[in-house]
Amino acid sequence: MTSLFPTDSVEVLPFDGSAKLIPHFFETRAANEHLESLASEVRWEQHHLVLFGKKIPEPRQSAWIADDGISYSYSGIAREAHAWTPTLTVIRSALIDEIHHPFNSVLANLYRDGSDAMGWHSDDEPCNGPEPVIASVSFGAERRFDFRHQLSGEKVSVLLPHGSLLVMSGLSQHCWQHSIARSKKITAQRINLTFRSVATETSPSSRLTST
Ligand SMILES: O=C(O)CCC(=O)C(=O)O
Ligand SMILES: [Mn+2]
Repeated sequence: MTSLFPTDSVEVLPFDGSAKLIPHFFETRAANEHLESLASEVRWEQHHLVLFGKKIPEPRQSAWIADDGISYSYSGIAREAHAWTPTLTVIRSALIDEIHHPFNSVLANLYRDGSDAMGWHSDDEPCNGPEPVIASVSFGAERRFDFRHQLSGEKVSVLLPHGSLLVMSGLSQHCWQHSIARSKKITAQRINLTFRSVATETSPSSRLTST
């Protein structure tokens, strides 16, 4: 197979899996356009979590986009798949050209400002397969992305700039959790897209351990 990463990429994880960052996968002008289009094209939804018996809104908005026949659920709740938008289609093609992986779905996340976040979790749902390749693209405010090793607790952090691509693969979902922490200083929005190749047969999972 051709190298997954012909361009300038940096390995973030010290062992037990891979997370390669290409800081400027999209040049600034394209990244600006994608940020603006995605904000209006995607049908953003507010989802909820049940924590200690209480229903609370997730601290972000999101949308699940997938090819026909792909279903997905997390925290026991099935997600309705939306259709691909023009911008998501362009970005998916760019990723498939670069990584040569058959992405069939994407989870889009909108962090309105630094109060929005994502708690510790792994993308280890059975539908993702044992060693999934997950391509995570970021536009807008630069946010810190933290990894925490499941056994040792060792932490590794990386900043995800506007237009960056982070590709997680190998044992990264098995051995590490990841999160986006709150950061009160950040006032701008960020859109993140995690492209996945999901099996057609899916099963529910309890993916998030916190909000
Ligand atoms: O916003 C991010 O960079 C992370 C998103 C994420 O981990 C996910 O959608 O599973
Ligand atoms: Mn994730």
